Amino acid sequence: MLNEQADLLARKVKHNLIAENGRTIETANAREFYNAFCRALREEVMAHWVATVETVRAKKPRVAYYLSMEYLPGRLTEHGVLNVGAGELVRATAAKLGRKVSDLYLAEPDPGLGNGGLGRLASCFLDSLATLQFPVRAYGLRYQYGVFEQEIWDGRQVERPDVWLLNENPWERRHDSAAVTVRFGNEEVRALAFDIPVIGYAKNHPYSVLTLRLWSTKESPRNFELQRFNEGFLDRASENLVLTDVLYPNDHNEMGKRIRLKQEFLLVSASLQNILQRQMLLFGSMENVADKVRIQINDTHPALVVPELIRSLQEHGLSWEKARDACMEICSYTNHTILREALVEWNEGQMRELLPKQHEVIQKLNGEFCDEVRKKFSGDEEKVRRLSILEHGHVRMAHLAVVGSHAVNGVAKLHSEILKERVFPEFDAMYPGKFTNVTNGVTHRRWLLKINPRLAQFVTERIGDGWVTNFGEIKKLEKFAKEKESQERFWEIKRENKRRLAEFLEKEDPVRDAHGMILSHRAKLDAKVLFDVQIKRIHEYKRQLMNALHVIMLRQQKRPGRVVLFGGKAAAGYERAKQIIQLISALSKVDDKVRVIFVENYNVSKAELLIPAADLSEQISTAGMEASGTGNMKLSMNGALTIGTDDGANVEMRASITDKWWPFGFGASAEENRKPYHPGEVYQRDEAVRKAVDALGEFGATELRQHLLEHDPYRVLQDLPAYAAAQKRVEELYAQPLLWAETAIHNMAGMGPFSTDESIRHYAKIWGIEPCPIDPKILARIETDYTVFRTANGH
Ligand code: 26Q
Repeated sequence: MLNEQADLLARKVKHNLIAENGRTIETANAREFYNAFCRALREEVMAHWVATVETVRAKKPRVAYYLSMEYLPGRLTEHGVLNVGAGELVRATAAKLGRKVSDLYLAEPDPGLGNGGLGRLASCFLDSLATLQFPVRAYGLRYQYGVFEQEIWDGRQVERPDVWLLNENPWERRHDSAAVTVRFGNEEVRALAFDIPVIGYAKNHPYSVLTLRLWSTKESPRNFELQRFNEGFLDRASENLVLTDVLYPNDHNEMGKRIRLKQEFLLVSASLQNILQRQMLLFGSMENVADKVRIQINDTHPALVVPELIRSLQEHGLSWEKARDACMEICSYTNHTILREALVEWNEGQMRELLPKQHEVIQKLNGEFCDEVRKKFSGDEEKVRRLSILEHGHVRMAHLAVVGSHAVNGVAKLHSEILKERVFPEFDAMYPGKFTNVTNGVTHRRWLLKINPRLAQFVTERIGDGWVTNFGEIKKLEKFAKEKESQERFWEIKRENKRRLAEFLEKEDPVRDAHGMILSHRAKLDAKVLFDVQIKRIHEYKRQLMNALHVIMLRQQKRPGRVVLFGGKAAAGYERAKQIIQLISALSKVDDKVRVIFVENYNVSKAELLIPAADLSEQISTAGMEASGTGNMKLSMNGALTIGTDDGANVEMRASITDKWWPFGFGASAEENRKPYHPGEVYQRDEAVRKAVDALGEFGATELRQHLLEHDPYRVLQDLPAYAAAQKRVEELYAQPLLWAETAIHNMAGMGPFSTDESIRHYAKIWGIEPCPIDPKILARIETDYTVFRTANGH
């Protein structure tokens, strides 16, 4: 059976190579082989994709639309293959063709259509939505250049363009008939749809495929404005052609750039047109739109959906009141940050000029809203000013999103509390019940099953494979934590993963000179020592600097060996984050038993290598600052122990794992971090801190040192002594490997609540949608047609 299927698939690949690439399997290069193989796989997926779409079209359920400016899906092929249980088939097919499966999987570029946590969360959600068969469609932008590729030249970050679309992308399907026209004032821009299939996991039923639709202005030649060119302005002439060219590479920091505003509106307007066209096609009217449509706003980036939806509904004949009320029923908004600098505000003049009609709607909406506030708080004008969407010539996007939605959620309990009590207290009083929490998760199918096959096998051997679709079952692993055999097996697997990472770093992670020339690769790593891992965007609040200071302490105190691995990108304009990279690089040059490695160009693919190999997971943000974190979850479910503050989802992980098995918690609480703080006092008081801080100069980090002593806004010095003490406990436990393994297994067992399957069930309640599995009759009909084509084609 497998053999026959593999024969068939192999023939298809060869056919595809000849028909599309003009190549034979003997002469095809890696890229051509990958392309042909994926096209053959895609063909297999098409029937299920069409069946998913047609089932929803036939059943006409309420549908949720996920709007996000960012996605970080990771490589698609291997994950899709595993989700449909075709791993063995693909391996056998590749073998028949004389190739390795790794050649197939690793030839794929890693789409960097996001910056970090928010984009990756969106992609984890799509995996769960597809697996749970919810009627959902997702929209985003097809950036020509994703997040930059990072190189480290003599310790400094250099940004290189990410050219992921250099070659044809076999997983996207250009959909010309879905093109729409987006209007900025009088200007018109054509947006083309590119659809990417998101394949759900399935074992005992047909798998669902949901659609991620990405908009591009690139391939529409009419977007070039010849008149402007003739007037002598080439840049303005091609502005709309290049609108979707680049992802803005900064997280948590707003730049107020005109093109970014245009990007945000492009996503909103194109997606809305598509959504409302579907509504008309299916129901012939907007009467029941508030019943049939739900829209999730992923952070404030697509918040313009509020005015644009109200405006469009009016254009379709709804009254102002009906359109406004429908908008609030339809929309919900997720907040991902409480950092002030990340709460986006747009210049009102700029918005009026670019989007006059939407601005008008915002004004009217705000007028009504302010009147409501006045009524509720008996004319308290100070309150009105604080709540208003428009203030001092700015449009506050978060306020717009809150006013235009019926549900607003934070991404972890602590974060949602802080949102309610400190960021939007008066909104909460205005709209009791609107604010809720939906704790983040990760898809354990990618982040355990796929990336750590040995550990996944370890789990399945002990508790069966129910955990793959019901992650709560991971709790059953508890029983095995005490078992010596399991503890030893755990270590064999962890060692093997550490060796694999070491091998990769020795071969692939370069050390470059000041001109980017590769000088060498990493020296050998010892898989027996502790692998201490901090991987995430470089940001002051995440406190990579505290980790670096601790490395200095370890060296000064001649403590046992470990490897401290860092990975992460700094926003291009974020000078202090770049200084932190430089410091870490300087530390990595010193030959010491405490090794430091800065892994270049951290991305989803690198995460997939690093996470299974981690012993220790660094989650050390200033309490109250990290909304949730999701790397914390990935590392923990791969058997790393967390050293962490009580911040974001760490708090809930700790509660689920229990204090007994959470030995490395440390640091001030979010509450304590509101009290005044003077870094100089810690420096005076604590000798170890003083010595470490004073050594910063040796590594060229005098500016960082000065900043710490005078400001230290993220309280690095405050928490450093407690952090160092927790790290001592790490050393002690690592010296007792079996007890460490027991603890790690308990940590894995406690991760049940942190699958995105769980988060998605919660969102589905907010949206009020039900699963809509493929109708077998529809699938059968499509497969008949498909098979006819197959035979006709000689397959
Ligand atoms: C805004 C305006 C202009 C340009 C860029 C941006 C921008 C882009 C990305 C602002 C913020 C972001 C990303 C934020 C983010 O990733 N937040 C993280 O979201 C995760 C998922 O909820 C959480 O786990 C993290 O705690 C949170 O930091």
